[in-house]
Amino acid sequence: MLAVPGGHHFTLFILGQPADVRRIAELEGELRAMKVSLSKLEKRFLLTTWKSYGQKSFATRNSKGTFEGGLRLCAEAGGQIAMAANEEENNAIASCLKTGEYAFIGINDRKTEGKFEDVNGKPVTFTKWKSGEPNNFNGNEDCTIINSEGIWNDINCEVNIIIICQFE
Ligand SMILES: [Ca+2]
Ligand SMILES: [Ca+2]
Repeated sequence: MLAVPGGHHFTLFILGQPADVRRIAELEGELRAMKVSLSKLEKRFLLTTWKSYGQKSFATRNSKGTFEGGLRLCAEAGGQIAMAANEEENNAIASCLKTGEYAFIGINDRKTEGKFEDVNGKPVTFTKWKSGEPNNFNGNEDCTIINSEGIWNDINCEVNIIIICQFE
């Protein structure tokens, strides 16, 4: 408070003091974090079909992309490309698809041919390969698709296939 002639009191705000600078930096940090989570939520809202099993939710807007495009799309929505750890999750992923449709799942052997792992680098324990698959056709199939029956096939990572994301 500052007393001035006439008996009025003014509160002086002195900008640029260390405490204020620190607080502004904190607020800027919080604002940045909020923008990031808002952007993820906005992207998540674009997903129209949702199926859940246990703690996992699977979602898609039935738009197509390459495997890399799918990884990016799901990450931008705060999730990951769909991966089934068991039969029930596999069924939940398949139920996002209409008859005759296919989607990428996160299972791939991009690192070592024939050694399938999920996108987190964990070896695959549950599989649902179609008989005769994975066949690494033309020596160029390192990603995996699931059909509406829940059956898997290895396929080229560059084709455009429906993307399904998972959120936990
Ligand atoms: Ca392969
Ligand atoms: Ca194949």
